[in-house]
Amino acid sequence: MRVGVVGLGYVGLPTALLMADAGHDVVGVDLVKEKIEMINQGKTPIKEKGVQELLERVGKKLRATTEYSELSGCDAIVVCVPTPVKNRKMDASYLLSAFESIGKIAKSGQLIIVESTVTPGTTLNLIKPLLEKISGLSVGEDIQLAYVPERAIPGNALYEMIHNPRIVGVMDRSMEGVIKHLYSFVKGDFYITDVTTAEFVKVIENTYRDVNIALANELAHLAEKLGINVYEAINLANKHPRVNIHQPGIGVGGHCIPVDPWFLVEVDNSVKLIPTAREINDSMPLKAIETLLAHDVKKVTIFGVAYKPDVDDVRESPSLKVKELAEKNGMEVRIYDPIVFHDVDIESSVKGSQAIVIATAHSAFKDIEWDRISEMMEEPKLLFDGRGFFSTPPEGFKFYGIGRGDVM
Ligand code: SAJ
Repeated sequence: MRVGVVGLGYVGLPTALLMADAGHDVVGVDLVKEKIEMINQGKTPIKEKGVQELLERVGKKLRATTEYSELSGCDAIVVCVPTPVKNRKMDASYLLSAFESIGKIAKSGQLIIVESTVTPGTTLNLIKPLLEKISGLSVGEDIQLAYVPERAIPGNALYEMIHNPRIVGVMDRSMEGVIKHLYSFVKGDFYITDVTTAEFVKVIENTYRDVNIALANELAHLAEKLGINVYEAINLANKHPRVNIHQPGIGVGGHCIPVDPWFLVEVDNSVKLIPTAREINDSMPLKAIETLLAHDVKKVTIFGVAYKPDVDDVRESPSLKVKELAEKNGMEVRIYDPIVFHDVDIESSVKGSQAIVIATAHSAFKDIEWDRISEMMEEPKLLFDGRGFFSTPPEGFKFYGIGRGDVM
């Protein structure tokens, strides 16, 4: 098939590459010129395992451009533009501007697929009328519209795009065959449903995770009161065959889990559990700040600025919130993250610091000689473990850990 992929970011670029690798002829559209140039020169603009190698392998089967007009000859167009959250609602500006451009070049017989995460109802209530108005074509008769959410985890995106099951939301069941052909690189099963259910499924997956983490964070608070270790307790509770409590921590980052629950609240803001969970998770960085202030810390080093271990992605990272709050309270803040900043050495990051906050549990932190770090620091040598990184606190520090009532 001739395929157009709109938005060449963390979802769009791997998708375009996998489609090209499966034999489709792919044109990728993005507004950022530098990105287009890099892709056409065979250099990946995103850091994601295996993407550079795949880009080299597909060669000319993927061509990138800033021009929507190049999509007019495509059989299918897949839209992967970002949908951030603004004031607890979906910011549809990128999506709407993409569809205004697509509307101008859309042709009868095309299949248009939305992959971006959206507030349930968006495809039918916002995109369909806009597309019909601008193109003058009728959705369902002249052109087909479907919603096929991505589910790949950053850091292992290519593997998950290939192996995860896919939800396919269609207005017309006869589209199933052509969509399976388009996504022929997917080894997981396909589950066909209607468009709004597919939109809903995508956001409830991430909301499940957010609410579950909020529960873990509340349990951490209770464990501190009881003088026990929440990680041990959760691990033991999870031995029950029907219990799967997530891990507590200093906050929930990334561009999906802290964002998507608001798309459900947007459907009806009288819901209570989902926004409460968001607020609990968003309040977690404060726990570190309260501990630092209680010990009159003026100089702190944050270990890890990425939103999760072993990635270099800092979007919506709770570490940045810790930094902002610490600075607001007059503290001098340094960051040590060997994955995000390759040229920072640990000595210059911790020398003279009075406290360390572990905000991301990078694997590289396992090799640190903590007694040496303690020697370089100033009193009170506080170590705040925001990620359950230490099962036994190292010597030479005043230790605090989220949910670690057993050692605080
Ligand atoms: N976190 C916790 N406790 C946990 C698990 C995660 O505090 O038990 C925190 C992490 O530290 C991180 C944040 O949550 O800051 C999010 O990390 P994550 O690994 O849970 O998820 P993401 O944002 O990298 O990717 C999610 C995935 N969704 C689900 O697992 C349901 C991925 O499959 C989605 O494709 C992706 O969102 C997306 O694009 O929607």
